[in-house]
Amino acid sequence: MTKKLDDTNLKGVDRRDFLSLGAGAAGLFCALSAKDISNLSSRDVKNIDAAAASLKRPKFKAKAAAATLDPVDRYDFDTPDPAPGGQVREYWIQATTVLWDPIPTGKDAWMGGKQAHKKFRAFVYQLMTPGFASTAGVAQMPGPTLQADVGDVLRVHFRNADMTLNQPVTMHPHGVRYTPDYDGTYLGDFTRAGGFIAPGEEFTYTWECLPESEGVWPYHDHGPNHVLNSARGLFGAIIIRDPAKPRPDREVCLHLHSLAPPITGTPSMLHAINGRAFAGNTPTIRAKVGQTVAIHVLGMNSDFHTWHLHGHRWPDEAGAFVDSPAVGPSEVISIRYTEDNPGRFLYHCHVSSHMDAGMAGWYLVEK
Ligand SMILES: [Cu+2]
Repeated sequence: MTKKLDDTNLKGVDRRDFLSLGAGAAGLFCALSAKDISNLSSRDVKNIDAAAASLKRPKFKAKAAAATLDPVDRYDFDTPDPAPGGQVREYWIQATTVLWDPIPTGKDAWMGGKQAHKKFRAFVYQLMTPGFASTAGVAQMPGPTLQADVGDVLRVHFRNADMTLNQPVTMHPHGVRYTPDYDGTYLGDFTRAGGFIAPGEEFTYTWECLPESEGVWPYHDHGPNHVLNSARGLFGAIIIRDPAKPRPDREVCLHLHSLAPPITGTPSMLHAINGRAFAGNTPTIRAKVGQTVAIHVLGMNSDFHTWHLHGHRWPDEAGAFVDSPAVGPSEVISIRYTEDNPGRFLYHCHVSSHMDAGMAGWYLVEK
């Protein structure tokens, strides 16, 4: 039985229950999470997870709040409706953990040779049927791609179903408009309901798809342990379209990220695409000559990447033709072209250390 958090939890005095927290666990948590993620030991990860699991929902302290709350923290917000002609696009999504193999073939199909691999406990968003009645998609990286048109609102019913890592998580979107209630971000003492969804709880986010939201954006965990939990797989993409514009024949989202041994237990550092490393494990993209192809590349870790597709070129936003654009943390590049070159090609990050540690895949074009 899950406990629903909704707007009724956010009104009046109840809303202030979200605005402060007990200091013990938080102090430990802050000290550990202040470390550079690239220098974390397995022990650090264990300690951070334990601290996150012991965090209590931020509680309002009446006296302190009366003296210290900024007026902006007392605002009430309405839940937005679609623009005229727009729709409500509803999704049911749960956060869950799954044993995940980043190299299921155990091989690199490009360079050959075996690759050491083992499963780890990934943390992912999973598509559910309405009312969370049953699963509607597999638990995998990335989470379900949310789709809407300009003028719609996205209404995402979110449930934290994981009792293994046992930590509060959220869904935080980019590109859409949201009030602080629907930011999906842990703000310490200033956390609103959508920023702390504990195991077993549900919350409904409502996000507006504005004209300037058109495009492709990431979403990810922004709860108190967001750095580790998004590195474990809590990320996905949002596509917001202008319905007047033609859709591509083929469309793929590629999330560039890493799987670090202290966090995931992988035998070595892997540079991954959609949770997998090395060609034959990463997505194999297929297209046909004559099709319009759209590939959206999302930077989902702290690295800078250059995304290269062999045998192809496409205009950047300024109209100059490129074949290796850079994509930084949380940036998205969307490339689009009409396929004209049949055969087997590679795509890969052109940062050599990333490419060599798995950030590559096949692109296969039929005549
Ligand atoms: Cu890279």
